[in-house]
Amino acid sequence: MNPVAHGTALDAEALAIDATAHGDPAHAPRLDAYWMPFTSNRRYKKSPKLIAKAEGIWFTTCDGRQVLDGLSGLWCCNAGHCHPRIVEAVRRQVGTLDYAPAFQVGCEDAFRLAERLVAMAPDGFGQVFYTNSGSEAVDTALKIAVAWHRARGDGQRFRLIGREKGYHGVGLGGISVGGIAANRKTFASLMIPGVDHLPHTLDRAAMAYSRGQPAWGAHLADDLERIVALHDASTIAAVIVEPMQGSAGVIVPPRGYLERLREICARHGILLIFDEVICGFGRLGENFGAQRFGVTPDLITFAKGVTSGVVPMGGVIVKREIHDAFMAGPEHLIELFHGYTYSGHPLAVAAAHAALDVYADEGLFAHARTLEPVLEAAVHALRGEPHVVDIRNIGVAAAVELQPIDGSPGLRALQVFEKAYELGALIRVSGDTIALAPPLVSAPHDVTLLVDLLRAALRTAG
Ligand code: PXG
Repeated sequence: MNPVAHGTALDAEALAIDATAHGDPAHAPRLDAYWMPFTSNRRYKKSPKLIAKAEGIWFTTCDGRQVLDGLSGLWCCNAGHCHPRIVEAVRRQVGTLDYAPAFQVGCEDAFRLAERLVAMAPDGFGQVFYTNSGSEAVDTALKIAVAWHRARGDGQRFRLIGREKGYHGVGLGGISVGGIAANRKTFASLMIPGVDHLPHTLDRAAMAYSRGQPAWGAHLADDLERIVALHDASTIAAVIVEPMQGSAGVIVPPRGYLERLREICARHGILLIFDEVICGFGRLGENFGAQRFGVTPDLITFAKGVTSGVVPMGGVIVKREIHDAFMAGPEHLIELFHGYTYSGHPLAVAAAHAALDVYADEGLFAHARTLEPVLEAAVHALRGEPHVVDIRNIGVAAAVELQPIDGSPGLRALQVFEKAYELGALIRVSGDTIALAPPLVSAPHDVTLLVDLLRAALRTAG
């Protein structure tokens, strides 16, 4: 299949690939040994999609085609790919300090980064705990929440409340509070005890095709009162929600919903955790979803965009008063028995500093706010295309939901995904929902091109 013409956006020479390394059948790898994550391995291996290079918003495949990155990698490459400043920062770091232990030792830039992240968070936050992924960030936040209550003599607060359709990674804590059945059902015996779930907020009858925050649905937060009445507040440690649910397909919080959750948590002494792994670092046009929605949680989890996806990193930002409650007892004692070999890894720290510099110097979060109406108009123009039953958007994120094929849930969207890839756009599907979240460095015409490619795929798939 020929690449779609991309006008002058591409520097053909810069993207030229080495045919001796890629695309040459004599050098092609065997695919059997790699058990791929969240992939239909057998279908993939019959028709592999292999990427060789990336620059800006474009991937170059191993067969030499250009493919527009319609999901910022997996919601992480907010500054686009191979940004020269981030590449250079990592390159410099790896030759200077490749690794330093994180337990009882530290490197200066990790402290500087924590200070920057705290400054980006809403008022009242004081400290950062580093992890290597969003899943670890979530499990860390859940542990901090439970340990905080215990540190204050409130150790019977052990329950955690998540939400239906929530995605909080794949750790045992994250799948317990998560609400995507496919990620949970196989592992039911491993779930942590004492978890309950809020209802999700997606109701097509009430909010289909809404733009930004739906007007309907704030009352769904009141279900927390029912859960509190059932279990008693004195047993509940924390509520965890994504401000905007990303993985489930850009489910945008109804107006007033997060405010109400905040108020109910505060009234009952329950910590509110915002899982900002997708919402953070400009996806919603602000540092965090907390600022976008004007609601301040007690803990914020982050990952992905903190390094623009260049080196794995995640973490939890906590309110100062939460951190301070742990700082008691003899000074030689470890206050929190938790951490990772790679917490605050020097390469991740260097990538994060460079990514934050790029976000600030290129004004990418403000740019995201200018892309938002472009994406909104373009994606909602897909209404009426084959099989489309809902379209949702906020920030630089949008979802198009399709009517499933009878008896084969997920197949329709997978066919659209494969067709879009052939046509020159990498999109994301989950169930029969397609998600778009292009890099924040995209120009308006890149965003409309992405949607045009999706339209073509919808018209020609299956
Ligand atoms: N919390 C949230 C809100 C996430 O979106 C995680 C935690 C876990 O992060 P790690 O780094 O452990 O994967 C995520 C990850 C998708 C998609 O297409 C979403 C994620 C990851 C991969 C694909 O929806 N979110």
